[in-house]
Amino acid sequence: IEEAAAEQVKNNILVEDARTGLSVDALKRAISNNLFYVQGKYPEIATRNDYFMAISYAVRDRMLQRWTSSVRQYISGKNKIVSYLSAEYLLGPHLANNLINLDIYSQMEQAVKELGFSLDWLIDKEVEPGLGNGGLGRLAACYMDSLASLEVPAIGYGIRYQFGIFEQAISDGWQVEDTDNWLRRGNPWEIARREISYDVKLGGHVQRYIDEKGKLINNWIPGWVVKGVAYDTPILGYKVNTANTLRLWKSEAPRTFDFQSFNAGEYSNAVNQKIICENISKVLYPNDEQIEGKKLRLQQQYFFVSCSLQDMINIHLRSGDKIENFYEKFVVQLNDTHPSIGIAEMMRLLLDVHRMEWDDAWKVTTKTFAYTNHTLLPEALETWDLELFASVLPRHLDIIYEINKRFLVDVTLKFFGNHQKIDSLSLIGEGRRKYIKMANLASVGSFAINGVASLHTELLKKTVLKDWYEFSPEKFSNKTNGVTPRRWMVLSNPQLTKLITSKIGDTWIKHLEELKGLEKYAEDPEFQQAWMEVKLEQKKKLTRKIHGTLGMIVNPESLFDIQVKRIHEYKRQHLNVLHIITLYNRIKRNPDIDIVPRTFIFAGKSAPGYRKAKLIIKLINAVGKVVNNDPDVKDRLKVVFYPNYNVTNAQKIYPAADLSEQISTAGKEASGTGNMKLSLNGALTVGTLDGANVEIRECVGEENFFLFGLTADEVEKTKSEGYRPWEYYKNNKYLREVIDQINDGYFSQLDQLIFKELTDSLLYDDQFMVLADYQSYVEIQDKIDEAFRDKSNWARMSILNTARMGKFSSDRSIREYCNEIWKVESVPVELIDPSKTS
Ligand code: NBX
Repeated sequence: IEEAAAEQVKNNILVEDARTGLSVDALKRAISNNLFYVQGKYPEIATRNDYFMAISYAVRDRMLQRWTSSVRQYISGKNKIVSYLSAEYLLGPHLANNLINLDIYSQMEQAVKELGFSLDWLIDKEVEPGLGNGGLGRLAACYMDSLASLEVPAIGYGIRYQFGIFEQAISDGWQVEDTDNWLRRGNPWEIARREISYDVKLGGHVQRYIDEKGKLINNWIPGWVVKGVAYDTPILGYKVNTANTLRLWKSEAPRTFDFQSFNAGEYSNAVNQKIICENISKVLYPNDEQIEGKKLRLQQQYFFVSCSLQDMINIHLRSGDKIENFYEKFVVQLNDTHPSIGIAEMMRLLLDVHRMEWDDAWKVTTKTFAYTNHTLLPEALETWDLELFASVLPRHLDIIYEINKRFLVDVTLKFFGNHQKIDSLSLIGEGRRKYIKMANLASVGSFAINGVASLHTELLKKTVLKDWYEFSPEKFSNKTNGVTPRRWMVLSNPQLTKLITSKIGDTWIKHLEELKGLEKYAEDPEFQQAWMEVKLEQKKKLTRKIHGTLGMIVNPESLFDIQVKRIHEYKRQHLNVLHIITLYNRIKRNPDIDIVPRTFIFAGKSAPGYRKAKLIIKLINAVGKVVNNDPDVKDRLKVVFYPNYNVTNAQKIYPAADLSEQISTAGKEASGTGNMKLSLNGALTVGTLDGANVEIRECVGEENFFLFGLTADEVEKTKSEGYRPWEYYKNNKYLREVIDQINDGYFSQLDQLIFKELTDSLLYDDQFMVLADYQSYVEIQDKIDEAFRDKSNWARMSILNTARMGKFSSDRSIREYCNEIWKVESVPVELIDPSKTS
């Protein structure tokens, strides 16, 4: 529009007025206005969701000056921008988090109260965006929070799945899945930027010819084209002016696509094509740590990565800079290999669109990307069948071949005659069918490679990326994961936040190491009592939640023993179950036995196609049914499977934990982050030396951590010497009794077949060393019982756990990424008055 008009409009935007003011009165007016003017509702007929929308819009209004100011400053400034590429973001609900980060929680609480509602009631109404599976997606969300809180310019790029992770219900003890229609009531936090969109080519073939200047041209003629439309969500930092952008792409049919079909009268064909385009961002794949190799998944990965790179290049060029300097404006972090096709796509954009020479393009690319690995499980390393890959991305296949050809020349020079090395480093795998190895593509195209906990990084260097480490050791470093204390303490545990703050002030929220200041109160009986009162309060709240959801009554004074995470054999929920049955058998043998009452709480989703994980869920529920209803138990043991584990439910569970179960087979869990949140909230850990457990134990002190089980080295050694799980079964009468009960149908109304697949795999294969660790696990659990009886000592250990968790803030992780990999600095944002922009 004309400048004069823009001037008029600008002069009429007030950032601190009845619309955006922060006083209680201003908030009340804003909510009422929103209800009437945005939603066209009278208060009398407005639903709870209408009120939720009104309050959310009122909050979003108050974020917009920060957001626009941040974006403006980043794009025009000389600063570098971090671009986080992730196929998943498990954000959790926004409302309470935004109130906390804006620092208007108490005003809003008051405003809503004066309008006659409770803020909690509205907060509980929010449907969370479940755009991730588990730890990897949640880590991306914590990192977005820390980037903004540390005032680091960043954009998170991903996919706006119409359906996120499925909703889990339990029926007759089995997991059943329902679709997650999270957008059905609208999403007040996002802004659709219809004008920001990119075309993405798919399929087809490559035409090669020599142009008039004698240059080889690769012309990709696509089979079809989809359009990606940007949907932006502001990510506010804690009590700072920074609001970064999470930009998620939705797939649509391009404007031009249907002309020919329409003209040919093929209306339904054209509509079909539209549906095929929209399918790309339709649904999140619900598998973690297991690859499915589906064409649609590759299309999803390429779709969001291509849109994101086109967007970054666009932002860079618009600032007047040259494409050759791209890596000075953006550094791109790959959240696992899911976005690693970006390396080939960057090459394609530089070569085919921006007409750069290979060497120059490769230089830009390899100065841009960095790769984080999240898994050691060989079955989780992504590969793509070469033919399938070629059918989606023919031009990228050429490019990957060319990268590989040049790379293998270097490899041959370094490891002359070593064919094993060449095979292992090649981007192409050769078996019955050829395939592309995405971890190799990510590794060759990145200037930095990192693992997510110290042990994990060491194991990476020794196992799955060994040859890469030998080829370029300088690329490798460790970046131990972290979690945001804003969501995982301030928001989810306000009572503990208050107690901590009463002793050490509130600066720990941004400098978590300051929790150290609590150490000196660990022995103080008064503080111990206050500490345990908060814990009991949280346990009572969860008790009410369990009653409301499952109709079960549990004893809040009992030891809350908590294992919440995705269900997977390597995470060994079934080891926990073997222990529960062991305790149950002790009671059956001696009903008057003096044992510590425990409530075992499980929660987590299984991949829908992962049979053994689903069987583990059934086993937990089957054992629960017997144990919970046996009068001999006298309510001393309770087994709870809390359904539909997600961020919302996690926030209610962590604060109530006494004991945190981190019992994966050593060497299998890359890091874990639930372990951090639980310990931060004062739970003691029972765990193996795996992932970040190792570092948690170092920090909290070995005397405040319950260690058991084989080490990663011992697991390997035991396996190489020929592990025979059957021997453990044969030689341990308690273990034998437990397994026999499961097999004989004690927990399944005498059905002896139901759990056979599970028990057979334990007895005859036991990849995850459940039987090998059983005895050590039971013994440490007995020590835990003894420890729990000494209330004051338990309180002391609990306080010390929290006090010593400072290292595990995602702020620390992000600082390390900034200093050691990204080389970016914080850029404090100056709020711009819209009426004074030019
Ligand atoms: O990433 C997890 C690891 O298992 C955890 O140990 C670690 O703490 C966390 C963050 O670093 N990995 C994970 O959650 N993976 C997935 O969710 C996943 C999703 C899709 C996929 C493969 C893995 N194709």
